[in-house]
Amino acid sequence: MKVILAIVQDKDSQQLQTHLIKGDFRATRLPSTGGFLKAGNSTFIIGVEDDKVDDALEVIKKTCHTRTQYVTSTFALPEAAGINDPVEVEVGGATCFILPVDKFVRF
Ligand code: 2BA
Repeated sequence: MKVILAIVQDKDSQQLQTHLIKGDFRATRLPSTGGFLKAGNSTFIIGVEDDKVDDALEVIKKTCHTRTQYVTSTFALPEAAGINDPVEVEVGGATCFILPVDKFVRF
């Protein structure tokens, strides 16, 4: 068994939750905050059997989109103070970590 930690944009999280349920995947959705943009995102904890990992990743890939955001250059690079040009940052679709599970129990 594996656990997938998937960090996705808030805009995609409702749809991802729906698609995971439709695909018969069990998941927990946690509110989270990106360290760089300091904006809200969602982290999904998805426990899956080894042979279903690729299917779950496919659902995530299809549902979560890449978006461009603009932040002030000072925000991205403090040393750029005084320069007000916005900096383009591409966010998502999803950042996924796939971890082995030693043991899984439900009581
Ligand atoms: P944030 O940390 O808010 O990052 C949002 C986007 O800003 C990132 O998109 C990336 O394009 C950019 N970015 C992040 N750190 C940067 C830096 N030091 N310099 C320049 N640009 C930077 P994504 O890579 O798609 O990441 C989306 C969210 O996924 C992140 O939000 C964070 O919450 C999470 N994440 C990404 N990589 C991670 C990692 N290695 N460990 C833990 N969480 C991660």
